[in-house]
Amino acid sequence: MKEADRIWMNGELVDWADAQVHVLSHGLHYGSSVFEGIRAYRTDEGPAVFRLEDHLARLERSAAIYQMPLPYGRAELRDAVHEVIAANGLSDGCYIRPIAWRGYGVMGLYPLDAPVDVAIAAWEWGAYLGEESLRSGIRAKVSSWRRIGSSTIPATAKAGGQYLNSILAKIEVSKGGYEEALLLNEAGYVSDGSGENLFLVRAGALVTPPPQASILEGITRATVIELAHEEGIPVVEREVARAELYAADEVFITGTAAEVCPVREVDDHPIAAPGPITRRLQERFFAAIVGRDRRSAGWLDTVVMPAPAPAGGSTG
Ligand code: PPE
Repeated sequence: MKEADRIWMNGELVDWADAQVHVLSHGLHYGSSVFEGIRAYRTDEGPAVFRLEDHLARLERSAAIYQMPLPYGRAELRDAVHEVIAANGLSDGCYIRPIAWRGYGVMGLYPLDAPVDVAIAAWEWGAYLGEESLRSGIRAKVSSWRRIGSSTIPATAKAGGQYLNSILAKIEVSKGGYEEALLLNEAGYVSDGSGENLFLVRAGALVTPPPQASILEGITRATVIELAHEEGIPVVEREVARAELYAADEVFITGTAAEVCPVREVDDHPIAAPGPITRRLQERFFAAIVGRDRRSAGWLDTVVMPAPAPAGGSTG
C-alpha cells in the first residue's frame, strides 16, 4: 500500500508508523471491529468525499449491532476525515478507512467491558481490480464458499470478522486465475462479490439481490439504483439464480473500492462488457464523483485544504 504521513487515532493525528495497537487487543483476536471504506476524489473545488454522511451512518449502524459505543459523534468523525485528508495533502483523492475496534484490556468473548478505539487512515489507492478492469471488465468465479447468513453473522454490519468469509472466497478464485469471487448465500442464490455488490442487466432492466440475500447494503449500490431511476432504467431487487449470470446481457459489480466495474466472464461464460447500460451508469457515476453531474452537490463533501506553503526563494 501507498503510505501517507499521518493517521487519526483516538482524537489526535499520529505519525503513520506510530499508529499501533497492543497484540492483545480484543479486535485482533476475535474480529470485533467495524469499519468503513470511503473514497474522496479530486474535483475543481478540491478533494471531495463521496457520501461521507451515509458511510458514517453505516459505521454507526454496524457498531450498534455489536453494542460498541462509538466514543466520537458524527460531526467529530466527519471533521476527523477532513483533517486526515488535509494533513496528508491528499488533493488527488484517496481511500479512507475509519475503523472502530474493541481494544486492549479484556480477553474472552464478552466484549462490553473492553474499550472502543477509533482510527481513521487515508492513502492513495488506484483501481481496486486493476487499471484495465473498469474499461474491459473482470473475470469472476462463483466460490465454493457460501456467504455468511443472517442467522450466523449479520451481513448488513460491516464488521472485521465477517471478512474471513470474503478472504476464503478470494483466495480460492485468485488461485484459479480469476479476478473476483462471487458468493452464493445459504439458500444458493447470488449474494455479493468478496467486496462488492452485484447487478445484472436483463431485457433492459437492472436486477440485483435484495438485503435479505445476505448482501452488504452498499452505498455504491444505492447510488447506482438512484442513477438508474433517473435514467429511466427499471430496477428489480430479487433473488438471482447462479445461471442467470451466464445468460445476462450485462453484469457489473459495485463498491467503494471497486467503483462500477464490468464483469466480462462468470464461471468461464463470456458476457459482453462493458455493455451499454453498464457504460451509461459508469458515465453518470464517474461524473458524479468528480463533481460533474447534477447529483454531485448532494453527494460530495469538499475538504478545505491548507494553503500551499509559499514557493521557496523570494520573500517579496
Ligand atoms: N459487499 C461487500 C461484501 C463489501 O465488502 C463491499 C464494500 C460492498 C458490498 C460495497 O459497499 P459500498 O462500498 O458501500 O458500495 N467493500 C469495501 C472493502 C474493500 C476492501 O478490500 O477492503 C470497499 O469497497 O471499500
